Amino acid sequence: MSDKIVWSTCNVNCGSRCPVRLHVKNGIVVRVESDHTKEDALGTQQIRACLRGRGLRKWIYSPERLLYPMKRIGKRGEGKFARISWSAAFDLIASKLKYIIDKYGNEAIYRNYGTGNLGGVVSHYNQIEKLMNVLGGKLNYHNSYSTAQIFQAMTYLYGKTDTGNYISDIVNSKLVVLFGNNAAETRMSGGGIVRDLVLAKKQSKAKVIVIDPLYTDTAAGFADEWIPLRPGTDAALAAGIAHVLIMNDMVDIDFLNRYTLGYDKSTMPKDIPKGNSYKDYILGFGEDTTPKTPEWAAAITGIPAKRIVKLAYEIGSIKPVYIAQGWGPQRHANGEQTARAICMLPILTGNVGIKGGNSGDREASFGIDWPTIAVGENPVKTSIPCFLWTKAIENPTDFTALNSGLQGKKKLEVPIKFLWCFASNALINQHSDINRTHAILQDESKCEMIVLIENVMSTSAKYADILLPGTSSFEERDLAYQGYAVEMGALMIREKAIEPMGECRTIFDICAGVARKMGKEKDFSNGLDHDQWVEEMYHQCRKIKPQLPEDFSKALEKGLYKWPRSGKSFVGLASFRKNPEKYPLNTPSGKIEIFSRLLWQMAQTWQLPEGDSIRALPEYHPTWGIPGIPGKTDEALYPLQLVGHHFKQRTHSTYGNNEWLNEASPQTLWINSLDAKPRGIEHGDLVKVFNDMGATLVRAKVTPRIMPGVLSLPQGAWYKPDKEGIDQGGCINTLTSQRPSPIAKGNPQHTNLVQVVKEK
Ligand SMILES: Nc1nc2c(c(=O)[nH]1)N[C@H]1C(S)=C(S)[C@@H](COP(=O)(O)OP(=O)(O)OC[C@H]3O[C@@H](n4cnc5c(=O)[nH]c(N)nc54)[C@H](O)[C@@H]3O)O[C@H]1N2
Ligand SMILES: Nc1nc2c(c(=O)[nH]1)N[C@H]1C(S)=C(S)[C@@H](COP(=O)(O)OP(=O)(O)OC[C@H]3O[C@@H](n4cnc5c(=O)[nH]c(N)nc54)[C@H](O)[C@@H]3O)O[C@H]1N2
Ligand code: SF4
Ligand SMILES: [Mo]
Repeated sequence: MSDKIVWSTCNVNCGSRCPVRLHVKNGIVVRVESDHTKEDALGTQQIRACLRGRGLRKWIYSPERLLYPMKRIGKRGEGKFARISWSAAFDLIASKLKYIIDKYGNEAIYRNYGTGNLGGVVSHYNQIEKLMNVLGGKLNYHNSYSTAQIFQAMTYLYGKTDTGNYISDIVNSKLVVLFGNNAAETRMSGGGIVRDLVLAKKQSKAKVIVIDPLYTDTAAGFADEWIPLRPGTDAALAAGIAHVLIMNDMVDIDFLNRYTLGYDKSTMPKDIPKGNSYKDYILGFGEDTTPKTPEWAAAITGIPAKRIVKLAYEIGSIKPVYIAQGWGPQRHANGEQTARAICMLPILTGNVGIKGGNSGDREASFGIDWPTIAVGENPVKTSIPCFLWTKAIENPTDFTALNSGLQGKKKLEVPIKFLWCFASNALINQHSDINRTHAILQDESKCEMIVLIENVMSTSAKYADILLPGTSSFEERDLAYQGYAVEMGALMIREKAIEPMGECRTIFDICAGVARKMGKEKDFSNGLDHDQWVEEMYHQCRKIKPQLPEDFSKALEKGLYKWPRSGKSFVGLASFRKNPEKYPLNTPSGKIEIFSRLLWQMAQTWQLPEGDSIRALPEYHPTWGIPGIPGKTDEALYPLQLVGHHFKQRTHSTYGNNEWLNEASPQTLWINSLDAKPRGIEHGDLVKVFNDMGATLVRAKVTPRIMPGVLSLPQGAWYKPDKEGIDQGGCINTLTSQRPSPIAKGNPQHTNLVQVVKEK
C-alpha cells in the first residue's frame, strides 16, 4: 500500500505530455500508473501514458541521476567533476557572465536548443530566456531540429505553416496517403493521434497507403499498402505522379487557375522567362529538358514505374484524398524541396482546403491557447538557425545572412562564448557529427563556459564546465498542457511527489540564484518563488477556463482537467478555399505559390556551397548524401543510405538508460537481408556502421521491414566512445553531417551515406 497517490506528468518532447499517477511510499515513488479517470462531463477519453511514461520511475531513480552541483576537472567530455556548493556555482556563472558581457557583449551568450522538459510551464527554458533578458539579452535562434525545412517550405508555398486538416478528418476521405509519417511511434499517447487515426479509418474505410523506406509500426498497424522508397527522393516520386496526372488530364485545372501561381504559363509572372512553369518542368520543357516520366522517377525512387502510374490514378481519380507528410521526409539535405513537392499532389488534384482532403502538410492537432511565462523582451535581435550553433562558435567571421541564414544582422559580429543548456542533449548526442562537435568544444578558448542543467549524466553533461542538478517532474510542483490530440485538450496540475533528490533545484531557483549574484533577483522573480509562480500561472489558466476551481489546492487534488474539443473539425486553408479573394494567403501573390518569386530571387543572391541549390519550383533536387550523385562522400566506399527514425524506446535520448525499455525495444541497426547477406551479417550480429565522420557499433536487426540499400539506426541512443573514439552505443550522430540544408539551414540528419561490416 502506498502512503499517497499524486498526479504528475511525463514532460519530454514526444509532444504528447501525458498525466501519470505516482504511488508514494516512505518518500519514494514505488509505482507509476496512467490516467484512470472515467468518462465524465468534462473528459471524453483517457490520456494513457506510453511505455516510456510508465517506466518513469526507472529513469528518475537511475544510477546516472545527478544530485549535486559540480565543476569540471577533466577535459570536456571526460566526465570528471568535483562537487561544489550552489553558492560557488552561482559565483562562477555570474562572474563569467559579467566578463563575457563586458568583453564581447550579450550577443556572445546563447541558449542551446533543448527540449527535454517542454511539459513544465514554470520549469521551462523560458526561465533562462527571462533571466538573460533581464541581464541585457542573448543571441537568439530560429528554426527547430524538428521542422526547419518544412517550416520554410510551407511558408513559401502557402504563406503559413500548420496548414493540415485533423487526422480524424479522414472519416471524410476516400484515400489516405502518408509520406514518412509514423504516428504509431511518434504520437504514442492514448489521448492522441493514433486513437483518432484508428477510429477515423474504421469509419471511413478509406484505403491507407504509407510511403516510407521503413515498414513502420504505422504501416504495420494501419496501412493497406506499404510503398518503400529511397530516402530523399519523394520529390521525384511526386514529379513522376504529376507527369501521369498531367498527361492524362487528371489535374484540377479550375483549382490551379484560381488558387495557384506558376502551374503553367497562364499563371506565371510575366517577367519570368519561358520554360519556368511547373508544367514545363514536369513535361521536360524546362531548363533540364527531362520529362519526369514514371520511368525517370522509378530509377530514382526505387518504386516500379507501374506502381507510380497506379498511384497517380488512385490519387487522381477519386476525391477527397488525404495526403500528409510526417517530418522525416524534410529532415534531409533537400528537405525544403521534398516538403513542397509532396504538397504538389493535393494541389494538382484540388484536395487542398476541403473536408477529407489535406494540404500535404502534417496533420493538424487541437490545442487550447494556454498561457506561458512572460519572458520580457530580448534587446538582442540577432538570430542564428539553431542547427548552426557550432559554426557560430568555430567560424563566426564567415557567418552571414546570405551564407548562413543569419537574421537581424548581415554578419555575425561575435562568436558564441557562453552556452546555457537546459534539458538539452543537443550539445553532443542530438547534434550532427559528434566527432566534429567534440573537437570544437575541446578548445576552451573558443566557447569559454558551458553551464548545463540536467537530471542525469547525459552525453552532453560530460561536456559541461558547470553541471547543475535539476529537479525532475517527481520533485516539483508545476502545470502541464497536453499536446497532439484532436478530440480534447487537458490541463494537468502536477504535485511534488517526493522531496528533491540530493541538492537538486528547479530551473526557476537556479536562474533566481544567478540573478541574485548579478543584483537582479527582483527583476527576475517579480517577488514570487517557484510555487507561487505555479499558482500565478494556474490563475492565468483560469482566465481561459473559468470553470477551474478558484481554490488551487482543489485543483492540485484533482490533478487532471479535460475538455472535449471546442469547435468543428479543422480543415486547413478552408477559408482561402471558400473565398481566395477575401481570404488571400500570406504569400506575395496571395495564392499558393507553386512558383515562388522569393525563392527565385534567393537563388540569385544567396551564397551556396557547390551541390546546393535553391529552386523556385518544387523540383526534385538530387543532392549530396543521396546515391547517384557524386558528392564529397565517396559513394563507392559508402553505398548505403542511413536514416534514424524516432523510436519508441526513447524520446530522443531521454529514457535511453532505462533498462526496462531497452529490453522491450533494444537499439539495433535495421538492415535488409539483401544487404546483410553479402556482408556475412546475421540477425543479432555486432556490426560496425561507419563513414568519413565516425563509426558506431550496434547489433543488426536483419529484417524485411526496411528496403534494400537503406539502413535505419533509431536516433537518440547514448554516445559511448571507446579510447579510439569508436562509439559503442549505436548513436547515429557519429555519422551525420553538420552541413545544413540550403534554405532553412536546417539539420539534414536523415541524409547519410555509410558502409556496414560485421564486427569481429
Ligand atoms: N517515440 C518517440 N516519439 C517521438 C520522438 C521520439 O524521439 N520518440 N520525438 C518527437 C519529436 S521532437 C519529433 S520532431 C517527432 C519527429 O517526427 P518525425 O520527424 O515524423 O519522425 P521520424 O521518425 O524522423 O520520421 C518519420 C518517418 O519518416 C521516414 N523517412 C525518413 N526519410 C524519409 C524520406 O526521405 N521519405 C519518406 N517518405 N520517409 C522518410 C522515417 O523512416 C520515419 O518512419 O517525433 C516526436 N515523437
Ligand atoms: N540523427 C538525428 N538527430 C536528431 C534527430 C533525428 O531525427 N536524427 N531529431 C532531432 C530532433 S527533432 C530533436 S527535437 C532533438 C532533440 O534533442 P534534445 O532536445 O536534446 O532532446 P533529448 O535527447 O531528449 O535531451 C533532453 C535532455 O533533457 C534531459 N531532461 C529530461 N527531463 C528533464 C527535466 O525535467 N529537467 C532537466 N533539467 N533535464 C531534463 C534529459 O535527461 C536529456 O538529456 O534531437 C534532434 N537530433
Ligand atoms: S513519452 Fe510521450 S506519449 Fe509517452 S508517456 Fe511520455 S508524454 Fe506520453
Ligand atoms: Mo523534434
